[in-house]
Amino acid sequence: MAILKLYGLDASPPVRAVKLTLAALQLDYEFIVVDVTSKQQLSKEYLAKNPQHTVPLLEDGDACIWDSHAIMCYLVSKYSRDDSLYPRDLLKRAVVDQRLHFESGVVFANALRAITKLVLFFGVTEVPKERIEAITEAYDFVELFLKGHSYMAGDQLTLADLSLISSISSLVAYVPVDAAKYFNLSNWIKRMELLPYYEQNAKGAAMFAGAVKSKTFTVAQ
Ligand SMILES: N[C@@H](CCC(=O)N[C@@H](CS)C(=O)NCC(=O)O)C(=O)O
Repeated sequence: MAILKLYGLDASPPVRAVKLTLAALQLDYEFIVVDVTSKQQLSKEYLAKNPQHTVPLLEDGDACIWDSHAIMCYLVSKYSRDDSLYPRDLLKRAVVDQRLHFESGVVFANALRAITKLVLFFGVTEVPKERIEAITEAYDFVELFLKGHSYMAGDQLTLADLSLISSISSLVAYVPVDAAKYFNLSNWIKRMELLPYYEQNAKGAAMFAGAVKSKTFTVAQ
């Protein structure tokens, strides 16, 4: 087996989701820092591997795979001894897939990336209230998904949890989770923090929160 190479930076939520998956599967890999804050993802060498210039990127031998969700599903399908993180049962897998698409479109793109672009990258000091509403809408949905269940896709840990914790633990830098309103969500976060390999997310989430807290912004009414 060729040594796996993961490109990215710890502050990036989807990079952390892949790191959690690699740790859950106990796979060795080399981590190569690509700092998107200094536009390293636009280098000729990186664009040759990922023309979409996003992190994370996984290199496995001659293959280059990007998008955290595609990478995570690939890693489990190729390297896991059991299918618990990404079930082979088609109906169970469909639920995990739904949550992964939800993370990608609703949580990451519509909530986290949208506000982060404004606050961290464009230095906006007044954020439209829709950006905050997109975050609470994401919290509302996951609170519902968790009703009667310990994990995002049912009663066992799956890739859905490893993906969603990366972005939700970053969203809390903008909107803290109110445990009284989001009882299931706050318990799930605590459950995820108990994973033996949670540090793979904790370090980067703290870096991300530090960057957000270093900015001053208000919410337009
Ligand atoms: N849906 C993608 C999102 C990847 C993404 O947008 N990553 C950001 C960093 S968090 C990035 O690479 N931005 C730099 C760019 O798009 O040039 C995934 O899950 O991998």
